[in-house]
Amino acid sequence: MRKKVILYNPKAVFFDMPLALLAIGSVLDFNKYEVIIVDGRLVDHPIKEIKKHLDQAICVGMTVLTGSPIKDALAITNEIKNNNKEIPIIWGGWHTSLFPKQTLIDEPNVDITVQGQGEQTFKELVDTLDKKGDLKNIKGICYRDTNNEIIKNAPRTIIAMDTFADINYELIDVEAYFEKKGNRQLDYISSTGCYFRCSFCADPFVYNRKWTAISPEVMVNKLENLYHKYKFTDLNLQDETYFTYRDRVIEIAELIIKKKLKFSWAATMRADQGSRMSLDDFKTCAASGLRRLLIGVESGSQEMMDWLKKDIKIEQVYLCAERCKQLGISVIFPFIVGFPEETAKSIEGTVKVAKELNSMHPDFSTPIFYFKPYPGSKITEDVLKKGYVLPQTTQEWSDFDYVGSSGPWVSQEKYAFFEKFKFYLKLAYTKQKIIYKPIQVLAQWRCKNNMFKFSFEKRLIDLFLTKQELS
Ligand code: B12
Ligand code: SF4
Repeated sequence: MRKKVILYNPKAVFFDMPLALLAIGSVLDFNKYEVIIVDGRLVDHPIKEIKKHLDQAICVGMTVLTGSPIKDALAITNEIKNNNKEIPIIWGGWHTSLFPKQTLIDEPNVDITVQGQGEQTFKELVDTLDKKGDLKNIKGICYRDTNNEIIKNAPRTIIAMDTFADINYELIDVEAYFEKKGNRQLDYISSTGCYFRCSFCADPFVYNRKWTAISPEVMVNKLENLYHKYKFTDLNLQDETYFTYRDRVIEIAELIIKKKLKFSWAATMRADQGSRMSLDDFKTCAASGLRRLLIGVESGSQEMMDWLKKDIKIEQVYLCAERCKQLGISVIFPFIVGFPEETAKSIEGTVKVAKELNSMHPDFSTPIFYFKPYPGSKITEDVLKKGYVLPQTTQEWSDFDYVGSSGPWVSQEKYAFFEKFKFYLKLAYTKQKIIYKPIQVLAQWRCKNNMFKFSFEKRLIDLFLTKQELS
């Protein structure tokens, strides 16, 4: 009988497929191990599911993002240990990449943390735990040794994705995710890491500005099999920067067209990458099904963009926007306000650019987030040096992201302004039902004139509509 490896995805909003668990579960030897994925978002009592398999399990692995997922991961970890003290519990993902030791210091029931890319590390870990071997030679982990001392092993450098086994979607109930999403949308990851250095992002810290990707032919062959097997109609590429190499993206698009795979797809693009692509390149992507891009703008002020080390020019954002407008590709342009010491001029720039982009096309949107000093970024390091205090324990980190918060550097007045601005922008420029047309005209007038006082329409709509959003 095969031994079991249990993997847990903590509760979260939205129903993206648990790609991290699929990635680490797919590389294990299936003749030796049976992988059980339990997703806290899909089952009412995940601990009951986990307990069914605990007796035959070698270990339990969990993927942990900073913020509320820690709470659920902790609750499940503690319940497992109450049931079975001996079973090793491994936490991996972004939070433990940033806090390898602190997680173990604070949480005695977590035995091992994993840093960075997890496939090879997890494979070695499971084999070693199975043989009750020594963990000292496994790169990219932190653990407690027999003397209860916390040891951090050497880091693991990023490994080429082409060397990993195919992602085995049979480990999850794909139809259940389609149903929850209300769409036959397959989540997929085709690259890991990022070459860039944005000072608000943790990627440069976790992946050391390295990047690896599945090569075009291999990727499209895999997609072809998945397409026929799951009949998905939309592909959600979760890569940090899918458009890193123009030639790779175009080859993939051409292969999708050649193989007549009829699905739409969405991905993240940097504006500098998009501006280096020709209009024909955009057309090829659109012909292969590109329906939506996410292009991070962050700020409407070039000065602020430079301070953020985005390495992008605002004109590049407009160039991409023009091309997408021409080809009917929808775009999400996220902005962030409330950086430490952000000037009024920078905020004015953001308001202006967000309005302009939004008014270009009904399928363009400009969500505005409030900056929070997520760990692992250059800005966070800098504010810490100036005396800013971050959560000190794993428990405190679990309270870090709460919906509706304005972050530490946005005054109540600015917060109130942006909440109204965001509301009216959306109402003014996105497609609206006919009954909303009169208030849409009013919203356009408000946006044009920056007049957000006496917002009776907002109060009315807020009263009747609830929304689910991330912080
Ligand atoms: C999908 C996604 C989500 C989903 C999560 C779905 C889920 N499964 O629960 C949703 C929409 C809920 C989400 C929310 C948020 N997200 Co998010 N999200 C992503 C995204 C785009 C893809 C994640 C993914 O599937 N990657 C693919 C897998 C294969 O990669 P991976 O997760 O890194 O896993 C690898 C390793 O980390 C490791 N590993 C991971 N888990 C484990 C577990 C074990 C046991 C082992 C051994 C190894 C291991 O091995 C894997 C394979 O190499 C990433 C960006 C990215 N490309 O990773 C951001 C990202 C993870 N999100 C991020 C952020 C900031 C957020 C939000 C705060 C956004 C917001 N503005 O509110 C919220 C926070 C929500 C919360 N705290 O509840 C940050 C991470 C911050 C952090 N410190 O945790 C990222 C990295 C984006 C970024 N560059 O800033 N997100
Ligand atoms: S924000 Fe995007 S482009 Fe910038 S470092 Fe992070 S992942 Fe890379």
